[in-house]
Amino acid sequence: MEFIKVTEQKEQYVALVELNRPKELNALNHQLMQELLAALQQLDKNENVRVIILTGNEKAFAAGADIKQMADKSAMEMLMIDSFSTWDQIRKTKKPIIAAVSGFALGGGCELAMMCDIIIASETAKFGQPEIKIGTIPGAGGTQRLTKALGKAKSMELILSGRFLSAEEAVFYGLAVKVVPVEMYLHEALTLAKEIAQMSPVAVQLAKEAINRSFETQLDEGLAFERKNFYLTFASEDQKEGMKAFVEKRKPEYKGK
Ligand code: DAK
Repeated sequence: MEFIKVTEQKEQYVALVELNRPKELNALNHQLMQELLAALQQLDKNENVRVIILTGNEKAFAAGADIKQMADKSAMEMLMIDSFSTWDQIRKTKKPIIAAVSGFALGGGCELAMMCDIIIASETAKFGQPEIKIGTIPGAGGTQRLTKALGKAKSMELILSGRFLSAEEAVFYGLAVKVVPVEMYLHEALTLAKEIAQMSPVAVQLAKEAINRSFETQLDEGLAFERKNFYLTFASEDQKEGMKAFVEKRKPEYKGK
């Protein structure tokens, strides 16, 4: 892989996926996105991985889709290339993904961070959907996910003006869970990843699925979905182990079964 670097921390059940196109501020070209999808699909199947951290570098998580690659395309070319299918498949990753964001997370970069499950921000993080400045609009979920996270007024301000959102604001609005000094953002993401990796992978996956369902359904339907996943945990060895360990006052050992 040229633009994606994967490092597994086997004892911790955590994998670090780094976007690695630093000269272009990790601009997301087709090859990078395809490599990212391939990496996530492999990690999703890898029993030694329970949580994935997605990151860039200190200067940029990703400054957007590759403008140079898009600039001359016609609408029909864009339609036929259909790179959205890559994005749609990334969204189907079952394991939790923590985005560790430092520097620019703009356009497609912000959308990619928002497709992850949790965002940890360094104090230098700048989120934004500045597509309006280059004569277009967000195309990979920005108008929807940003609005769900920030509400209408703030999203309108950001998307219509192209302004950026600081790390503190991102936490204030609930887009990111935490802002930490730049030298700590990966460490912070890893600490959270390790904590989640100690839980039952079955329960984590079913919980992630149920939370995501809340964005797509009315309450009644969401509650029914949650209930089915709740029952399903009782078919796992992990649930038996978790409750038994509680009763026996010991630490559970989850196997993801
Ligand atoms: N695309 C291509 N190259 C980029 C880039 C980008 N989005 N962002 C930065 N670069 C490149 C610059 O061109 C420059 O390359 P050289 O000129 O050195 O060859 C290098 O990275 C360093 O950038 P700067 O010299 O500009 O660095 P500065 O620190 O001065 O400025 C900046 C940093 C982030 C403020 C600036 O680079 C900037 O404004 N970048 C563009 C931000 C932006 O407009 N992002 C939104 C792009 S549109 C889709 C999925 C998603 C999308 C569309 C379709 N499908 C699935 C079909 C999403 C669209 C977008 O994201």
